[in-house]
Amino acid sequence: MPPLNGYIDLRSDTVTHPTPAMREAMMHAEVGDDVFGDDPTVRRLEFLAAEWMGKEAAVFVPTGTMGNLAAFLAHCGRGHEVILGDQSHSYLLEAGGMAALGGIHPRPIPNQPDGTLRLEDIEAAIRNSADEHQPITRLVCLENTHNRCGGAALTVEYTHAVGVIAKRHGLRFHIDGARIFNAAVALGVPARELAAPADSITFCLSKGLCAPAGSLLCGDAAFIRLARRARKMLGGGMRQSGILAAAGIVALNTMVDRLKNDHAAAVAFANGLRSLPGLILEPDTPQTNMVYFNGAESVHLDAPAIAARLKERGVLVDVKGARRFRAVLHYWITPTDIDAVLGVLADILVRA
Ligand code: TLP
Repeated sequence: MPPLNGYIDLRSDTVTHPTPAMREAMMHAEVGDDVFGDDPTVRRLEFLAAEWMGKEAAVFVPTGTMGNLAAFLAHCGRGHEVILGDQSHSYLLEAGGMAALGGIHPRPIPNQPDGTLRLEDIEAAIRNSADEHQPITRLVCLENTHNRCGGAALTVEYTHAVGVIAKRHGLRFHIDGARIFNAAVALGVPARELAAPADSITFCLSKGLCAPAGSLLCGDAAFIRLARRARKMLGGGMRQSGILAAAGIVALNTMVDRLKNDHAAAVAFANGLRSLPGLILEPDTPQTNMVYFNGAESVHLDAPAIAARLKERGVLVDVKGARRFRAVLHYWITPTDIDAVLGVLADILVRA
């Protein structure tokens, strides 16, 4: 039986359960009150995270959403503006936290299909600071990998080019690197090179790395002191969070390189989908662990109807539009599962 509550669950890599090694580490974790700075396991994780990202310091937060929001609050004040992609998770899927809780003004500009923002669009969006009518541009954000743009990996060269613009205009630069290790593995570069041009980066332990919860926000020591205050304000000061950090340490030590298996599984799944009439893969999919595809107009079932039939047969996929699906490959999906999903899909499409 598939391990994820009986389903072959492709909705996201967030559905991954902790591995046996993580459960073992959690059981024996040395803990303390992290708000007093007393949890040795959290300290170790933060140290390790900062090292991975090539930054001075890191703070452990419950979620990627809180990591990004703590970064916005630490970089910006009320009335400041953040330039970010119109398809970015922070703009679309974080409940408007920067505006609601920080008085920070988002300035969305178009994400290109490869997840980038055009350099000229970034430059054009920077406000004239001498004009008192306008908000003050303070921060530029990228997302890597880019979730809604097919799990696209943004290159070191591109990230560097954005860093140059930010520096030239005196702006701060944050990366939502929820899946930065997928980008690093896909591009064959160390994650720290992707993080280097940015002042801060958030990455998640709870996605393809399989930890049950937790993200790290990394940056220089002064920034992380501000981010710790923001975390406290947001209610993210946890106590014996070494229990969670222990799983995170296993994630960083043992689960990064194997992401290449998820990328290979995504290619295998996409190849299988290509042979099914009635499905259209999106261009350049997959780039990492996500496969985006659409039901053709000739298929008489829309995406929610197909997903409902898949669920009856023990398969979960993410519906992203009237005909659009996302399937995310991860640690708990085996080659046999992929064959099973392709078989069930073929069966549903024949009847549709
Ligand atoms: N992404 C989730 C959903 O919210 C869509 C998913 O299933 O992909 N940044 C990026 C790029 C993300 O994809 C996510 C979660 C987050 C931030 C937020 O992380 P959490 O869920 O830990 O708050």
